[in-house]
Amino acid sequence: MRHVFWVAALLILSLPAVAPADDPAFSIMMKNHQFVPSEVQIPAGVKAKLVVRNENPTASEFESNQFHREKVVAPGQQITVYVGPLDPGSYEFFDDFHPQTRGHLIVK
Ligand SMILES: [Cu+2]
Repeated sequence: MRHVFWVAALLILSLPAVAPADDPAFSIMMKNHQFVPSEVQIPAGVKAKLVVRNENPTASEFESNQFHREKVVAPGQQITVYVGPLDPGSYEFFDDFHPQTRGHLIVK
């Protein structure tokens, strides 16, 4: 009976980890029609998760022509946008509903 326990224990120990490593996540806030922070540094060559929260009293649209994303964020809500893997460089994003509101992803 005892060896059954050890076989089961070895099977459990030799299973691969079920959860893959999480993508690195970065928070961006839209407040007073500015991005906070306005420069967000993310690693090159990996998929990254951006969590964009809208603290403005009106809807905003997080958009970038350079990394090709576009998503509306209701006031008081947040969205998740996946970007990358990106090459090193600076990638502009903006609020398409308030186009003077601009920021950059700094990919290093
Ligand atoms: Cu748009």
